[in-house]
Amino acid sequence: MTQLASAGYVEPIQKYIKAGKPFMGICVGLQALFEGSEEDPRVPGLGLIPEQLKKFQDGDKSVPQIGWNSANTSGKGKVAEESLYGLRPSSKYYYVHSYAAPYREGELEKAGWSVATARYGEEEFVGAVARDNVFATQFHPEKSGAAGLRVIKAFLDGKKWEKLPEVPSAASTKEGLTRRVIACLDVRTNDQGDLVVTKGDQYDVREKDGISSGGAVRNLGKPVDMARKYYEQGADEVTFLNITSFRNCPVADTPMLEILRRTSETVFVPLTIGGGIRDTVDTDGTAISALDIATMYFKSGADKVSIGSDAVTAAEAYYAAGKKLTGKTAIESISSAYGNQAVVISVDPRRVYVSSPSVTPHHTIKTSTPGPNGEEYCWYQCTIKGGREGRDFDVRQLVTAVEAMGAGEILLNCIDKDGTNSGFDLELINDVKEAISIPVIASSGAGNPGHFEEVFEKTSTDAALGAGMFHRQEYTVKQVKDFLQNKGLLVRQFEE
Ligand code: 1PR
Repeated sequence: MTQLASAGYVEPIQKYIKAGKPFMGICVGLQALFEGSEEDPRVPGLGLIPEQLKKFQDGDKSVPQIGWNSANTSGKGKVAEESLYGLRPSSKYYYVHSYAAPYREGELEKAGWSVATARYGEEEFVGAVARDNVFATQFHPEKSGAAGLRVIKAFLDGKKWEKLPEVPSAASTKEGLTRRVIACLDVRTNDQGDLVVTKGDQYDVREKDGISSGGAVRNLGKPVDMARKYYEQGADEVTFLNITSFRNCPVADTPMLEILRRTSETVFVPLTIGGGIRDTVDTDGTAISALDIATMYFKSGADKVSIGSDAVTAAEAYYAAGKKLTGKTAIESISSAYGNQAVVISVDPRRVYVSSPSVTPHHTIKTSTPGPNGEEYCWYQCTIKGGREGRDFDVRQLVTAVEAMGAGEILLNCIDKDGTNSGFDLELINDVKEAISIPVIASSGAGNPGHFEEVFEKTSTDAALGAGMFHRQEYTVKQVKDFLQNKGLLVRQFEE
């Protein structure tokens, strides 16, 4: 709203809406219709809806809310046989936000609004609203697969109410955030110079010749084709990690931008890109900020950027300066320009076993899988440059610092588990979840659908990611989702 006001757009938008022309708002575009928000009470909204937005409570859940949830119109003044702008009670839509309009039954309806709602934890909030020429969604229809594209089409066709193709079953309309399953593609240039999807064992991506590693880079397929395949299997997000970017300047890395552009033409779920997001110098000597690099990625179709090595360095500096924020780090500059939810921190920890907590200043846990010499404790050491360099810095220190700096989500890998097919490091995930309230994506070690169930049941992780088991075609994303669904966990299934 501040930017719209300073550009002189507020009055023209208000006039436009008053003139009865079709208006559609997405995410903050819905929030802008309200009178104001707890986010910054000094900044007025457009004021079409005389209510205030509130921040989600983080006592019982992660904030921001990131993932797929409902937008349900039944019982909100309309019968379930009809669909508001293509919304279906059985479909799920992609939300990413910290602030929301709390839903109070009948209030908005009294003022003539039709409302679709969703539930996050105990909080019921407004997922979409419509009145006359105005329609707005809190979720991102452009990132909500076929369900979202249907909403955009209905708006463009001016089809406000339509009969639902079939009355949905109670099971298919269960409300709440679904269990998020992410497919991750580690991408790097092979020895022939082509960008390929690869996958390491404990971060070693070279083929083993039987005795030692050091063969060719393992080539598992083409990034754009594989992203599309996982989208069609029902992946809730696709993450690309450019795993050798620390060696090259990402600005020279136009193939990665091209991959994003081509992927976003056919893949309508959120895309994350990581690798090399930091202040850098171009090949011609021009300084380029992390924010500039992130902007290039966002313009090419990325929804989130993931920062690895640079986050560790920045967090170390944060403690060295007595926990002072400078506003200048990649995390701070990108999150203040694009929002916290756009900044993911990719953590590459390795276990360091110790005989007792007293032998290290680092935060330790008592582990149920003791070390090689029977050590009963371990701490998780942060690494940089794809695990090549260990730091005297633990994961607790890192995640609490980056949360304070404005990161919106943690992608929690584990080098000991990567590529092992032996399941996620549940102890690590529980330990991190206990320390922070931003969402955590569990990563490394998934080998079968049961591992996804285990991580959702035994930790409060917000999402789980798999790589090798999908790339080697041992299981599809759909098989994971079907398995979770059969176990009674709420998932989103791919819609044609
Ligand atoms: O440090 O900001 O330039 O980012 C580099 C990024 O590249 C980091 O996110 C880092 O995790 C990643 N990376 C660097 N080297 C490797 C490597 O494998 N040699 N890949 C690498 C990390 C881990 C996960 C993997 C899960 C699941 N890969 O992405 O997908 O462990 O695997 P699994 O399901 O097969 O067990 P920067």
